[in-house]
This record gives sequence, C-alpha cells and structure tokens, in this order.
Amino acid sequence: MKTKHTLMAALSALALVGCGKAPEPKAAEETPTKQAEATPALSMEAPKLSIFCWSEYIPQSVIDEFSQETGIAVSVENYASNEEMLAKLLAGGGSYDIIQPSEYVVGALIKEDLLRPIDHSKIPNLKNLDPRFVNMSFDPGNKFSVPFMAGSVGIVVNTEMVPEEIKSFSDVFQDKYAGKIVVLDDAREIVSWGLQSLGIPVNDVSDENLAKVKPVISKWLPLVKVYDSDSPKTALLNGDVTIGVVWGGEGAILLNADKKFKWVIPAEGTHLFVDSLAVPKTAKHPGNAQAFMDFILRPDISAKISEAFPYLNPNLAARALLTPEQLANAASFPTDEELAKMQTFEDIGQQASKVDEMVTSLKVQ
Ligand code: N2P
Repeated sequence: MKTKHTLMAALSALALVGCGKAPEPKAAEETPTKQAEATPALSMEAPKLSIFCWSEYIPQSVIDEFSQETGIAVSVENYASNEEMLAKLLAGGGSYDIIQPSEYVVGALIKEDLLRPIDHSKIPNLKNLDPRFVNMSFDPGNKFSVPFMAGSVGIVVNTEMVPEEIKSFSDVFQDKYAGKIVVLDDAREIVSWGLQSLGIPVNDVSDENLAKVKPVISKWLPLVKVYDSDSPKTALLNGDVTIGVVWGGEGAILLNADKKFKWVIPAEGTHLFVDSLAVPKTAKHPGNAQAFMDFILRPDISAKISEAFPYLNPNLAARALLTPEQLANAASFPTDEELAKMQTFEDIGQQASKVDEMVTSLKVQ
C-alpha cells in the first residue's frame, strides 16, 4: 500500500539521482564482470529473472510457461502503484531485471538515465504491436520500453443498487452514495479526476490548478469507503460498495461476472494508461529480461494474459486470437471516439509530491 512516506522517499531518491548521485548498480552475483555489463551475452547470464510488476497483471501460468520453455527461474514481486515501485527500485534493496512502469514513469526513468536500452533484434515480436501504442512520446522509438497492456480508468455501477444514470466523475461523488464508493488508491489518479471535472488537462498540475482541485477532492474523499488499487472489483462483487472508479481490466472482469455491472467512461474524459516493461540499469539478467519481453509479445501468450486480465491489449496479433465477446467488452476496449477523449499522464516532476500530500491529507480527515 502506498504511503506518503514511500512516495516522498521515491521523489527524494529521484531528486538525488538528478543531482548525479544515482545509487551505484550492485555487482552481479553470478556474472560480476564489467565486460558482461557492457555487452550482455545471454550465455553468461545465470538462468534467473526477477520481475517487479503490478499485482493482478501477469498470470502465474504465463510465468510458469516461460520457465518451462527457457529453464529460467523467475521470481516475482508485486506493487500497487508506480510510486511504490519507484521507492523500492530507487532504495536499491531489490535487484530487479524487469519493472512495469506506466507511461509517465517510463518518461521519468529515462530522463534520470535509470533504464537500460533494449535490443530490438532480441524482441522480434515487437512487430505484433498496434502502431498506436509504439513510438509514444514518453519513449520515442521504444528505446527503453515495450508496451505490456494499456487501459482506461472508468466508472463501474451496480445498476441494481444505483438505478440513476451515472455519466461523470461528479455523478459518482454524490452525498447519496456516501460509504458506497470504491476508488483506486492512487493520488495521481484521484487528482486527475478532479482536474478533469474542472475541465483542466490532467498534466496541468500547477500550484494554481492544485488549489482549484483541492476543494473538489475534499468533498469527494470523505464519501469513499474503500481505497484499493490491487483488486477494487472485490468490494463491488461482495456488495460492500455499489459504485466505483477502477482500472479498465477490473471493470471488464466485473462485466463478465454479472450483467448488473455497467461500465461508464466519464464524460469529462479519463486517463489512458500504457503500462510497459523496462529493464533497470541495475538489472543482473538483462538478456533474460529481453527474452521475457519477447515471450509476452507472442500472440498466444499475450492472448492468455488478456484472458486472465482483460485490459486493452496493444498486441494486434494477440487481439486476432480473442473472441468477439472479449473484444466487445466495453471496459477492455474503448471505442475510437472514447479513446480520442482520453489523456496519458506525463512526468510532473516535483509537483508529484504535492499531489501525493494533498490526497494523503484529505484521506485521513
Ligand atoms: C493491474 C493494474 C493496472 C495498472 N492490476 C494501471 N496502471
């Protein structure tokens, strides 16, 4: 669970990195030669891979299949927010070969020179990707990252309990739904909903705009019953809450589970996230990391990921393997018209700590 402390640690660590005090990469246990670092030779790497990824995103069956095919032993650690991941990565405690940052964090990590360039000749399945999800502004030419899944943030309504029409973020946060709302436990997301309800672009997080958003969010957050970024579907499924703002893949699982759930793309517009795989500079097994990137881009494997976690799959060859029902799930695959109204997040530098402080203070009111 993200705390103020972890985000502040992440931001101060990034600030330090900006001052040229990046944590030194730890020497590799298995292949400690400088030569191996300069030119990753697959044969010199131990058959190991350490993945640090979002919870509920990479099915264990996919990881097992990779291990069976390659003989590479995989360890997995999960996080529930980009900020939690950054804090752990920058603290240098874990030694991760693959991380799974969202678009704005890929941009920040590239800027701070914390990612290792990837070798496209080792990832031929890059060709399967939808051109709309490659060469994006946060990583031109995909020099450092490979899209894993994309998705939108939207509203799920239990229509048996909430018969009123819900169209927007401000429709969700009404007094009559007090104690019946689940939202993502993510300060950047929450502030973006406030900004969008005021018609302000999600990346315009100036002090002035944050001051405008504060009164909006301070009315909203006391109505929230559950903050959950790992599995916000659970509170909706078990009836603890009747309405929520959740990741698209979570919404898609709810729509598949019960017809009483409805997915709504907020009228104000919403966040289109692009979660990618990237290799930290400190990775000990960059060759294995690239083999894993290529594996998840295989159409059959990517389709299996969609089956378990139905996000917006950016892999066209995998999409061709999905059923018409999967492709018709409104929470997985927004229409082109809906997509056109969505915004991706950009790195907002030091303003991120103000966003986090604001939401943290309003949550504990
Ligand atoms: C997967 C979480 C999706 C991450 N459980 C949204 N950026």
